[in-house]
Amino acid sequence: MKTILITGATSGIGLAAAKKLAKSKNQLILCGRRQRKLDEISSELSKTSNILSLCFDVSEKNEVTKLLDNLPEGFSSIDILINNAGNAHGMDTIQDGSLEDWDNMIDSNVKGLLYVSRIIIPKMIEKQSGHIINIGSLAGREVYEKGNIYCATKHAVNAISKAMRIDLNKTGIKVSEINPGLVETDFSNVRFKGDNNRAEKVYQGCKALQADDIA
Ligand code: 8X3
Repeated sequence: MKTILITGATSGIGLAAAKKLAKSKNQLILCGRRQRKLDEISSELSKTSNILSLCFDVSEKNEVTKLLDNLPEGFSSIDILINNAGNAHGMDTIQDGSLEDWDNMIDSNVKGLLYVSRIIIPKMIEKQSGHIINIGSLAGREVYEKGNIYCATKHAVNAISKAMRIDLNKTGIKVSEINPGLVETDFSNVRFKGDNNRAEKVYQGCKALQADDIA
């Protein structure tokens, strides 16, 4: 049995991964920003797995530190960290981009991933084992029109994953990065701030990957 911490576990790839991993009788630490969603998911998945849910925003440094540094007994030794939390906000040319959107993306996709990892990695080093799985994106390999800062954050995830792999090479910790292309989740809905029409168009004319495929 492994203890697996998943950030962004209340929707999309994070939720699909939680559901799959709960079936293999692992114990899960599910992290997300929405308490009600976390409660719903926890009560469903606790039928087959031990679940701890933690409600916090990965970009809130103090909350991340307070909660992850004080994990309850039985959940404090993490085997697998899935850094999944993150999103796209807005899709504008760089000259029109919203500073608030840029802050949101940099804060969660980059800084949030770092805050969580910085707490968990030393705990993994202590036991000389662990596996970190960062959810990157094809947007971390290529840049597309109006993708600018979202792509920049995913390029950062790519660089951080490589850096982790190098720095942790002698520690027994494995580092993986998964770089999906188009996945049909709430991703576009969030990117377009609830504009369903615009979001649906993204997936028209192609058979997009589903969250379950990535999980
Ligand atoms: C999402 C992939 O190609 O829509 O990370 O930016 S893409």
